[in-house]
Amino acid sequence: MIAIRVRTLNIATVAALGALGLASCGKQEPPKPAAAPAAAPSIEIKIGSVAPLTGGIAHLGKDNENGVRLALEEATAAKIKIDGKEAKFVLVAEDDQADPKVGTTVAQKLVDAKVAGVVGHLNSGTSIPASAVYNTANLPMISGSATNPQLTEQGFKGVFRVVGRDDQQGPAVANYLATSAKPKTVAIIDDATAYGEGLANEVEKALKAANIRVLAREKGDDKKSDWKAVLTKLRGRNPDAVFYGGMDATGGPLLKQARELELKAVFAFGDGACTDKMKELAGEAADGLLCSQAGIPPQAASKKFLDAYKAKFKVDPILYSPFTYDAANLIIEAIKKVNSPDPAKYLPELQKIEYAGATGKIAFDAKGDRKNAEITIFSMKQGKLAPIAIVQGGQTTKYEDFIAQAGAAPAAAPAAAPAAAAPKADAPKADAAKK
Ligand code: ABU
Repeated sequence: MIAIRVRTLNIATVAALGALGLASCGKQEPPKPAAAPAAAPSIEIKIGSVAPLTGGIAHLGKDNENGVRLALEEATAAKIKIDGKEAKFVLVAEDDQADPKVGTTVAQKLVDAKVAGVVGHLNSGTSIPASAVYNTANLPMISGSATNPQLTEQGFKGVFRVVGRDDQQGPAVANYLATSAKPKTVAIIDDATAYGEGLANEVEKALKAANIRVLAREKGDDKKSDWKAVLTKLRGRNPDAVFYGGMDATGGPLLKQARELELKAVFAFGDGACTDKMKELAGEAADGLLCSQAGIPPQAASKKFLDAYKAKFKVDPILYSPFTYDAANLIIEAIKKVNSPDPAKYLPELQKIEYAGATGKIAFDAKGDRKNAEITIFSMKQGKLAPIAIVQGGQTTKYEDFIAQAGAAPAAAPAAAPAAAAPKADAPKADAAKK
Protein backbone atom coordinates (compact mmCIF):
# COMPACT_ATOMS: atom_id res chain seq x y z
CA MET A 1 0.00 0.00 0.00
CA ILE A 2 2.77 2.38 1.01
CA ALA A 3 4.82 1.38 -2.05
CA ILE A 4 1.90 2.02 -4.37
CA ARG A 5 1.45 5.48 -2.86
CA VAL A 6 5.16 6.27 -3.32
CA ARG A 7 5.03 5.15 -6.92
CA THR A 8 1.93 7.22 -7.57
CA LEU A 9 3.65 10.24 -6.07
CA ASN A 10 6.66 9.66 -8.22
CA ILE A 11 4.54 9.54 -11.34
CA ALA A 12 2.77 12.71 -10.33
CA THR A 13 6.06 14.41 -9.54
CA VAL A 14 7.50 13.45 -12.90
CA ALA A 15 4.38 14.71 -14.64
CA ALA A 16 4.58 18.00 -12.79
CA LEU A 17 8.25 18.44 -13.55
CA GLY A 18 7.52 17.65 -17.18
CA ALA A 19 4.85 20.28 -17.27
CA LEU A 20 7.21 22.79 -15.73
CA GLY A 21 9.88 21.93 -18.20
CA LEU A 22 7.47 22.35 -21.09
CA ALA A 23 6.37 25.68 -19.75
CA SER A 24 9.89 26.98 -19.39
CA CYS A 25 10.93 25.73 -22.84
CA GLY A 26 7.68 26.69 -24.58
CA LYS A 27 7.03 29.80 -26.62
CA GLN A 28 4.28 31.23 -24.39
CA GLU A 29 5.15 32.51 -20.93
CA PRO A 30 2.09 32.61 -18.63
CA PRO A 31 1.09 36.24 -18.05
CA LYS A 32 2.52 37.65 -14.87
CA PRO A 33 -0.17 38.79 -12.41
CA ALA A 34 -0.55 42.55 -12.31
CA ALA A 35 1.11 44.08 -9.29
CA ALA A 36 -1.50 44.54 -6.55
CA PRO A 37 -2.22 48.21 -5.85
CA ALA A 38 -0.56 49.37 -2.65
CA ALA A 39 -3.04 49.08 0.23
CA ALA A 40 -4.29 52.45 1.44
CA PRO A 41 -2.84 53.26 4.85
CA SER A 42 -5.38 52.40 7.50
CA ILE A 43 -6.00 53.11 11.15
CA GLU A 44 -7.83 50.81 13.56
CA ILE A 45 -10.09 52.63 16.03
CA LYS A 46 -11.52 50.46 18.80
CA ILE A 47 -14.85 51.39 20.39
CA GLY A 48 -16.08 49.59 23.52
CA SER A 49 -19.65 48.43 24.04
CA VAL A 50 -20.73 47.15 27.44
CA ALA A 51 -24.02 45.57 28.43
CA PRO A 52 -25.27 42.38 30.05
CA LEU A 53 -24.92 39.74 27.33
CA THR A 54 -25.79 36.86 29.64
CA GLY A 55 -28.53 36.52 32.25
CA GLY A 56 -32.16 37.62 32.38
CA ILE A 57 -31.78 40.89 30.43
CA ALA A 58 -29.30 39.64 27.81
CA HIS A 59 -31.93 40.41 25.12
CA LEU A 60 -31.68 44.10 26.06
CA GLY A 61 -27.88 43.93 26.18
CA LYS A 62 -27.75 42.39 22.72
CA ASP A 63 -30.14 45.07 21.43
CA ASN A 64 -27.84 47.79 22.80
CA GLU A 65 -24.75 46.10 21.33
CA ASN A 66 -26.45 45.74 17.93
CA GLY A 67 -26.90 49.51 17.75
CA VAL A 68 -23.17 50.07 18.30
CA ARG A 69 -22.18 47.29 15.88
CA LEU A 70 -24.33 48.77 13.12
CA ALA A 71 -22.89 52.26 13.59
CA LEU A 72 -19.29 50.99 13.48
CA GLU A 73 -19.87 48.81 10.41
CA GLU A 74 -21.49 51.70 8.56
CA ALA A 75 -18.64 54.05 9.49
CA THR A 76 -16.02 51.53 8.35
CA ALA A 77 -17.88 50.97 5.07
CA ALA A 78 -17.92 54.75 4.52
CA LYS A 79 -14.08 54.67 4.37
CA ILE A 80 -13.73 57.75 6.56
CA LYS A 81 -10.22 59.19 6.57
CA ILE A 82 -8.72 60.01 9.96
CA ASP A 83 -5.27 61.58 9.90
CA GLY A 84 -5.07 60.67 6.21
CA LYS A 85 -5.70 56.99 6.91
CA GLU A 86 -8.77 54.87 6.20
CA ALA A 87 -10.51 54.24 9.52
CA LYS A 88 -11.56 50.74 10.49
CA PHE A 89 -13.86 50.96 13.51
CA VAL A 90 -13.59 47.81 15.61
CA LEU A 91 -16.15 46.77 18.20
CA VAL A 92 -14.78 45.58 21.53
CA ALA A 93 -17.81 44.08 23.26
CA GLU A 94 -17.87 43.23 26.95
CA ASP A 95 -20.46 41.47 29.09
CA ASP A 96 -20.89 43.15 32.49
CA GLN A 97 -23.66 40.71 33.50
CA ALA A 98 -25.58 43.72 34.94
CA ASP A 99 -23.32 43.31 37.97
CA PRO A 100 -21.66 46.46 39.37
CA LYS A 101 -18.43 44.60 40.30
CA VAL A 102 -18.11 42.94 36.89
CA GLY A 103 -18.91 46.36 35.43
CA THR A 104 -15.79 47.96 36.90
CA THR A 105 -13.64 44.95 35.93
CA VAL A 106 -14.67 45.09 32.28
CA ALA A 107 -14.36 48.89 32.32
CA GLN A 108 -10.69 48.51 33.26
CA LYS A 109 -10.35 45.85 30.54
CA LEU A 110 -11.56 48.37 27.96
CA VAL A 111 -9.17 51.01 29.29
CA ASP A 112 -6.29 48.49 29.01
CA ALA A 113 -7.42 47.56 25.48
CA LYS A 114 -6.98 51.25 24.58
CA VAL A 115 -10.44 51.76 23.14
CA ALA A 116 -11.06 55.31 21.94
CA GLY A 117 -14.48 55.56 23.62
CA VAL A 118 -17.18 53.48 25.28
CA VAL A 119 -20.89 53.09 24.60
CA GLY A 120 -22.44 51.81 27.81
CA HIS A 121 -23.15 50.53 30.20
CA LEU A 122 -26.78 49.46 29.92
CA ASN A 123 -27.65 49.55 33.61
CA SER A 124 -27.33 52.50 35.97
CA GLY A 125 -25.99 50.12 38.62
CA THR A 126 -22.99 49.28 36.41
CA SER A 127 -22.66 52.63 34.61
CA ILE A 128 -22.18 54.64 37.80
CA PRO A 129 -19.22 52.71 39.28
CA ALA A 130 -17.70 52.09 35.81
CA SER A 131 -17.84 55.82 35.04
CA ALA A 132 -15.23 56.42 37.78
CA VAL A 133 -12.87 53.98 36.02
CA TYR A 134 -13.31 55.73 32.66
CA ASN A 135 -12.96 59.14 34.31
CA THR A 136 -9.60 58.18 35.84
CA ALA A 137 -8.44 57.01 32.41
CA ASN A 138 -9.81 60.16 30.67
CA LEU A 139 -11.90 57.91 28.44
CA PRO A 140 -15.31 59.23 27.28
CA MET A 141 -18.39 57.06 27.84
CA ILE A 142 -21.93 57.55 26.54
CA SER A 143 -24.72 55.44 27.95
CA GLY A 144 -27.67 54.79 25.67
CA SER A 145 -29.91 53.54 28.45
CA ALA A 146 -28.77 54.31 32.03
CA THR A 147 -31.27 56.73 33.51
CA ASN A 148 -30.29 57.21 37.17
CA PRO A 149 -29.46 60.94 37.59
CA GLN A 150 -26.34 60.20 39.66
CA LEU A 151 -24.46 59.08 36.53
CA THR A 152 -24.11 62.64 35.30
CA GLU A 153 -24.15 64.33 38.70
CA GLN A 154 -20.60 63.28 39.61
CA GLY A 155 -18.88 66.10 37.74
CA PHE A 156 -17.10 63.71 35.31
CA LYS A 157 -16.41 65.67 32.12
CA GLY A 158 -16.36 62.62 29.83
CA VAL A 159 -19.64 61.02 30.95
CA PHE A 160 -22.76 61.41 28.79
CA ARG A 161 -26.16 59.84 28.21
CA VAL A 162 -28.48 60.10 25.22
CA VAL A 163 -31.71 59.18 27.04
CA GLY A 164 -33.70 61.06 29.66
CA ARG A 165 -33.13 60.83 33.41
CA ASP A 166 -35.27 59.21 36.07
CA ASP A 167 -36.04 62.59 37.62
CA GLN A 168 -37.79 63.29 34.28
CA GLN A 169 -39.17 59.78 33.73
CA GLY A 170 -40.47 59.29 37.28
CA PRO A 171 -42.70 62.39 37.34
CA ALA A 172 -43.83 61.74 33.73
CA VAL A 173 -45.10 58.21 34.38
CA ALA A 174 -46.41 59.04 37.87
CA ASN A 175 -48.39 62.04 36.62
CA TYR A 176 -49.80 60.05 33.71
CA LEU A 177 -50.85 57.31 36.12
CA ALA A 178 -52.37 59.89 38.47
CA THR A 179 -54.43 61.64 35.79
CA SER A 180 -55.46 58.58 33.78
CA ALA A 181 -56.20 55.98 36.50
CA LYS A 182 -56.91 58.45 39.33
CA PRO A 183 -55.70 56.05 42.04
CA LYS A 184 -56.28 56.91 45.70
CA THR A 185 -53.57 54.52 46.91
CA VAL A 186 -50.46 53.27 45.11
CA ALA A 187 -48.14 50.46 46.16
CA ILE A 188 -44.52 50.72 45.02
CA ILE A 189 -42.11 47.82 44.59
CA ASP A 190 -38.48 48.03 43.49
CA ASP A 191 -35.69 45.59 42.64
CA ALA A 192 -33.11 47.20 44.98
CA THR A 193 -30.87 48.30 42.09
CA ALA A 194 -29.63 51.85 41.47
CA TYR A 195 -32.13 52.10 38.63
CA GLY A 196 -35.16 50.36 40.13
CA GLU A 197 -34.94 51.94 43.55
CA GLY A 198 -34.03 55.37 42.19
CA LEU A 199 -36.92 55.45 39.73
CA ALA A 200 -39.33 54.17 42.39
CA ASN A 201 -38.22 57.05 44.65
CA GLU A 202 -38.92 59.59 41.90
CA VAL A 203 -42.36 58.10 41.27
CA GLU A 204 -43.14 58.16 44.99
CA LYS A 205 -42.15 61.84 45.23
CA ALA A 206 -44.36 62.78 42.29
CA LEU A 207 -47.37 60.78 43.54
CA LYS A 208 -47.11 62.32 46.98
CA ALA A 209 -46.89 65.78 45.40
CA ALA A 210 -50.17 64.92 43.65
CA ASN A 211 -51.71 64.08 47.05
CA ILE A 212 -51.90 60.36 46.34
CA ARG A 213 -51.33 57.97 49.23
CA VAL A 214 -48.26 55.80 48.75
CA LEU A 215 -48.14 52.53 50.71
CA ALA A 216 -45.04 51.16 52.46
CA ARG A 217 -42.33 50.19 49.94
CA GLU A 218 -41.92 46.53 48.99
CA LYS A 219 -38.62 45.21 47.70
CA GLY A 220 -37.33 42.37 45.57
CA ASP A 221 -34.11 41.96 43.65
CA ASP A 222 -33.03 41.86 40.02
CA LYS A 223 -33.16 38.05 39.82
CA LYS A 224 -36.49 37.51 41.57
CA SER A 225 -38.97 35.25 39.82
CA ASP A 226 -41.38 34.40 42.65
CA TRP A 227 -43.31 37.47 43.79
CA LYS A 228 -46.20 35.67 45.47
CA ALA A 229 -45.30 36.61 49.06
CA VAL A 230 -44.96 40.31 48.18
CA LEU A 231 -48.15 40.25 46.11
CA THR A 232 -50.16 38.46 48.77
CA LYS A 233 -49.17 41.20 51.20
CA LEU A 234 -50.21 43.85 48.66
CA ARG A 235 -53.54 42.16 47.99
CA GLY A 236 -54.41 42.63 51.64
CA ARG A 237 -53.80 46.39 51.27
CA ASN A 238 -55.93 46.59 48.09
CA PRO A 239 -54.01 49.37 46.25
CA ASP A 240 -55.65 51.04 43.24
CA ALA A 241 -52.33 50.99 41.38
CA VAL A 242 -48.91 49.34 41.65
CA PHE A 243 -45.65 50.82 40.33
CA TYR A 244 -42.63 48.56 39.87
CA GLY A 245 -39.09 49.88 39.44
CA GLY A 246 -37.15 47.07 37.77
CA MET A 247 -36.44 45.34 34.47
CA ASP A 248 -38.75 43.29 32.21
CA ALA A 249 -37.21 39.95 33.25
CA THR A 250 -38.57 40.43 36.79
CA GLY A 251 -41.53 42.69 35.97
CA GLY A 252 -43.10 40.07 33.66
CA PRO A 253 -43.42 37.37 36.34
CA LEU A 254 -44.56 40.05 38.82
CA LEU A 255 -47.45 41.09 36.57
CA LYS A 256 -48.40 37.51 35.67
CA GLN A 257 -48.47 36.40 39.31
CA ALA A 258 -50.41 39.53 40.35
CA ARG A 259 -53.25 38.63 37.98
CA GLU A 260 -53.11 34.97 39.07
CA LEU A 261 -53.64 36.24 42.62
CA GLU A 262 -56.49 38.37 41.27
CA LEU A 263 -55.00 41.76 42.08
CA LYS A 264 -57.14 44.23 40.17
CA ALA A 265 -54.78 47.22 40.50
CA VAL A 266 -53.50 49.16 37.47
CA PHE A 267 -49.82 48.27 36.96
CA ALA A 268 -47.22 50.81 35.83
CA PHE A 269 -43.55 50.17 34.99
CA GLY A 270 -40.54 52.25 33.98
CA ASP A 271 -38.38 51.87 30.86
CA GLY A 272 -36.49 48.74 31.96
CA ALA A 273 -39.76 46.83 31.95
CA CYS A 274 -41.46 48.69 29.10
CA THR A 275 -40.80 46.24 26.28
CA ASP A 276 -42.79 43.89 24.05
CA LYS A 277 -41.05 41.06 25.93
CA MET A 278 -43.81 41.58 28.50
CA LYS A 279 -46.22 39.59 26.34
CA GLU A 280 -43.87 36.61 26.34
CA LEU A 281 -43.27 36.92 30.10
CA ALA A 282 -46.74 37.81 31.36
CA GLY A 283 -49.06 36.62 28.57
CA GLU A 284 -52.49 38.22 28.55
CA ALA A 285 -51.81 39.71 31.99
CA ALA A 286 -49.62 42.27 30.20
CA ASP A 287 -52.63 43.97 28.59
CA GLY A 288 -53.47 47.29 30.22
CA LEU A 289 -49.93 47.84 31.52
CA LEU A 290 -48.95 51.52 31.62
CA CYS A 291 -45.24 52.18 31.16
CA SER A 292 -42.63 54.71 30.09
CA GLN A 293 -39.42 54.83 28.06
CA ALA A 294 -36.80 57.56 28.45
CA GLY A 295 -36.76 58.61 24.79
CA ILE A 296 -38.83 58.41 21.62
CA PRO A 297 -40.19 54.91 20.89
CA PRO A 298 -37.87 52.70 18.81
CA GLN A 299 -40.38 52.68 15.93
CA ALA A 300 -40.12 56.48 15.71
CA ALA A 301 -36.38 56.36 15.01
CA SER A 302 -35.16 57.21 11.50
CA LYS A 303 -36.27 54.94 8.66
CA LYS A 304 -32.64 54.62 7.57
CA PHE A 305 -31.72 53.18 10.97
CA LEU A 306 -34.80 50.94 11.22
CA ASP A 307 -34.29 49.51 7.73
CA ALA A 308 -30.56 48.91 8.26
CA TYR A 309 -31.16 47.31 11.69
CA LYS A 310 -33.82 44.96 10.33
CA ALA A 311 -31.72 44.05 7.30
CA LYS A 312 -28.69 43.22 9.42
CA PHE A 313 -30.19 41.58 12.51
CA LYS A 314 -33.50 40.23 11.05
CA VAL A 315 -35.42 41.59 14.04
CA ASP A 316 -36.77 44.98 15.06
CA PRO A 317 -35.07 47.03 17.79
CA ILE A 318 -36.37 46.16 21.26
CA LEU A 319 -35.70 49.29 23.31
CA TYR A 320 -32.57 51.42 23.23
CA SER A 321 -30.55 50.26 20.19
CA PRO A 322 -31.44 53.48 18.27
CA PHE A 323 -29.84 55.36 21.18
CA THR A 324 -26.66 53.24 21.36
CA TYR A 325 -26.41 53.62 17.56
CA ASP A 326 -26.52 57.38 18.03
CA ALA A 327 -24.06 57.20 20.93
CA ALA A 328 -21.50 55.37 18.76
CA ASN A 329 -22.06 57.82 15.92
CA LEU A 330 -21.53 60.76 18.29
CA ILE A 331 -18.08 59.42 19.21
CA ILE A 332 -17.28 58.84 15.51
CA GLU A 333 -18.49 62.34 14.62
CA ALA A 334 -16.33 63.95 17.30
CA ILE A 335 -13.31 61.90 16.13
CA LYS A 336 -13.98 63.06 12.55
CA LYS A 337 -14.21 66.69 13.60
CA VAL A 338 -10.75 66.71 15.20
CA ASN A 339 -9.28 64.17 12.78
CA SER A 340 -8.02 62.09 15.70
CA PRO A 341 -9.25 59.23 17.92
CA ASP A 342 -7.33 60.71 20.86
CA PRO A 343 -9.97 61.26 23.61
CA ALA A 344 -8.10 64.33 24.90
CA LYS A 345 -8.56 65.90 21.45
CA TYR A 346 -12.14 64.82 20.63
CA LEU A 347 -13.77 65.21 24.07
CA PRO A 348 -14.18 69.01 23.74
CA GLU A 349 -16.02 68.39 20.42
CA LEU A 350 -18.30 65.83 22.05
CA GLN A 351 -19.22 68.29 24.80
CA LYS A 352 -20.40 70.90 22.28
CA ILE A 353 -21.66 68.59 19.54
CA GLU A 354 -24.94 69.19 17.70
CA TYR A 355 -25.83 66.03 15.88
CA ALA A 356 -28.87 64.88 13.90
CA GLY A 357 -29.17 61.27 14.95
CA ALA A 358 -31.60 58.41 14.41
CA THR A 359 -33.38 59.53 17.59
CA GLY A 360 -33.46 63.23 16.77
CA LYS A 361 -31.25 66.20 17.43
CA ILE A 362 -28.65 65.54 20.10
CA ALA A 363 -26.75 68.09 22.16
CA PHE A 364 -25.51 67.80 25.72
CA ASP A 365 -25.88 70.12 28.67
CA ALA A 366 -22.97 70.93 30.98
CA LYS A 367 -23.54 67.73 32.98
CA GLY A 368 -23.52 65.45 29.91
CA ASP A 369 -27.27 64.90 29.82
CA ARG A 370 -29.21 65.07 26.57
CA LYS A 371 -30.93 68.42 26.12
CA ASN A 372 -34.74 68.26 25.70
CA ALA A 373 -34.94 64.50 26.17
CA GLU A 374 -38.36 62.97 25.53
CA ILE A 375 -40.18 60.51 27.74
CA THR A 376 -42.77 58.31 26.01
CA ILE A 377 -45.81 56.90 27.81
CA PHE A 378 -47.19 53.61 26.50
CA SER A 379 -50.01 51.22 27.21
CA MET A 380 -49.91 47.54 26.33
CA LYS A 381 -52.71 46.52 24.00
CA GLN A 382 -53.10 42.96 22.74
CA GLY A 383 -49.51 42.15 23.53
CA LYS A 384 -48.04 45.23 21.79
CA LEU A 385 -46.83 48.45 23.35
CA ALA A 386 -48.75 51.41 21.95
CA PRO A 387 -47.27 54.90 22.46
CA ILE A 388 -49.86 57.28 23.92
CA ALA A 389 -48.02 60.49 24.79
CA ILE A 390 -44.68 62.26 24.75
CA VAL A 391 -43.56 64.28 27.76
CA GLN A 392 -40.84 66.83 27.08
CA GLY A 393 -39.81 69.57 29.49
CA GLY A 394 -42.85 68.76 31.64
CA GLN A 395 -45.25 69.29 28.67
CA THR A 396 -47.41 66.35 27.57
CA THR A 397 -48.34 65.93 23.90
CA LYS A 398 -50.54 63.17 22.48
CA TYR A 399 -48.32 60.82 20.51
CA GLU A 400 -50.34 61.23 17.29
CA ASP A 401 -50.01 65.02 17.57
CA PHE A 402 -46.28 64.76 18.20
CA ILE A 403 -45.82 62.61 15.10
CA ALA A 404 -48.18 64.80 13.04
CA GLN A 405 -46.17 67.90 14.01
CA ALA A 406 -43.07 66.08 12.82
CA GLY A 407 -44.72 65.27 9.48
CA ALA A 408 -45.96 68.82 8.98
CA ALA A 409 -42.76 70.63 9.92
CA PRO A 410 -41.01 72.47 7.04
CA ALA A 411 -37.78 70.48 7.33
CA ALA A 412 -39.65 67.21 6.93
CA ALA A 413 -42.18 68.29 4.33
CA PRO A 414 -41.25 70.62 1.45
CA ALA A 415 -43.71 73.47 0.82
CA ALA A 416 -45.27 71.75 -2.17
CA ALA A 417 -45.80 68.50 -0.31
CA PRO A 418 -48.96 67.71 1.63
CA ALA A 419 -48.83 68.65 5.32
CA ALA A 420 -48.89 65.01 6.40
CA ALA A 421 -45.93 64.03 4.22
CA ALA A 422 -43.75 61.29 5.66
CA PRO A 423 -40.51 62.35 7.33
CA LYS A 424 -37.29 62.17 5.32
CA ALA A 425 -35.74 58.72 5.13
CA ASP A 426 -32.83 59.74 7.34
CA ALA A 427 -34.81 61.80 9.85
CA PRO A 428 -36.53 60.30 12.86
CA LYS A 429 -40.31 60.43 12.51
CA ALA A 430 -40.42 62.43 15.70
CA ASP A 431 -37.49 64.70 14.91
CA ALA A 432 -39.28 67.74 13.51
CA ALA A 433 -41.14 68.20 16.77
CA LYS A 434 -37.86 69.37 18.25
CA LYS A 435 -37.05 71.80 15.43
N1 ABU B 1 -33.11 52.81 32.32
C1 ABU B 1 -33.55 51.48 32.37
C2 ABU B 1 -32.55 50.43 32.44
C3 ABU B 1 -31.19 50.81 32.59
C4 ABU B 1 -30.86 51.42 33.90
O1 ABU B 1 -30.47 50.69 34.81
O2 ABU B 1 -30.93 52.63 34.02
